[in-house]
Amino acid sequence: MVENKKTKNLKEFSTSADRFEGANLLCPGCAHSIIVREVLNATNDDLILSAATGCLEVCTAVYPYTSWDASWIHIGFENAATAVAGAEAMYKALKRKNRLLQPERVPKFVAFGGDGASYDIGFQWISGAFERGHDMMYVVLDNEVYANTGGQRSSSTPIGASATTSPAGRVSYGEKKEKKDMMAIMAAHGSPYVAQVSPSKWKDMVKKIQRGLNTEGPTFINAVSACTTEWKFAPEDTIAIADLAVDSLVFPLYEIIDGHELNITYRPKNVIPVKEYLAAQGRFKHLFKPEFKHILDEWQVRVDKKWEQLQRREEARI
Ligand SMILES: Cc1ncc(C[n+]2csc(CCOP(=O)(O)OP(=O)(O)O)c2C)c(N)n1
Ligand code: SF4
Ligand SMILES: [Mg+2]
Repeated sequence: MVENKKTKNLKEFSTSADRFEGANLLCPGCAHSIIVREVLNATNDDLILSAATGCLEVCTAVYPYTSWDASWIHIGFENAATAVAGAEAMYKALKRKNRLLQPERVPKFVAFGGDGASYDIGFQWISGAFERGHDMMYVVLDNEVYANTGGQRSSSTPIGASATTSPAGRVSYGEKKEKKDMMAIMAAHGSPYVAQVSPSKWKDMVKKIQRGLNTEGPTFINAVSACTTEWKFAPEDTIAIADLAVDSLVFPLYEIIDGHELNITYRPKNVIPVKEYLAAQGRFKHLFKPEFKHILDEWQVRVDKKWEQLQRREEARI
């Protein structure tokens, strides 16, 4: 068992032992495992974890094996937040009654869920846990699709992506709805800390995870998780794709404190055109046909507008 002591600094982080083993059945190049390892490595504290059904759970706990070297609860697709919130409530009750066997060990409570489990099917359980104010962190592994069941669209799937339930074809350019803004929704719950991260910017990511873990109350992390299978790129390009996502500002890196104070935490020196990000993935390849040029143009306008909004909110400090 890992000793319970102060959160690691960056140097310690980069040299510490893993609590999430490399032995798992995730696709080669899957960003889920990179993100999970970074979350677990960002602290020395004891961890009570849960994972919703999805690629992460299915590929890391194939009976009788486990990739997790920490207390880990597999729970239904919809209620990873509830499982960890329940464990946190039990911990508090035992503490109040002086019944903790090792009161000096103070664990952190973290739930992991995919975008399908979080943006859609488990949303009300996340909302409930945040409204009740449990001391926990919720991490979304956001690959913008129900990957584990064959690539169906979720409310996180962006416009123009081809998914199995919003396929691109002769007349359709794929997904028609805009990606749900979970950052805004979770900030509106009054969460003390909400942040968006990318595994390609690991220092930024680790700082945010450490802040989320050390902030009292329910905190939220949305992590872009490039999916080699459903986004259709070569496994060795995972981090390059994550970099394109943040450098094109499709996936801007920022945090929102106490529901309102917004900080942009990474400003690309050279912002790349959105179409470079889209062109690198098979799920968008149909958008490069002449008849869908307007979709590409609209993408750039949308991203520019969102970036302006974020900057205005940061400046306004409201
Ligand atoms: C209530 C319920 N509905 C549907 C399923 C089937 N199911 C299991 S995993 C999954 C997809 C998970 O998608 P997501 O949460 O985005 O995680 P990913 O696999 O993409 O990491 C679905 C639909 C289920 N297990 N339980
Ligand atoms: S399908 Fe995507 S999310 Fe699932 S294991 Fe493969 S790369 Fe990871
Ligand atoms: Mg998903």
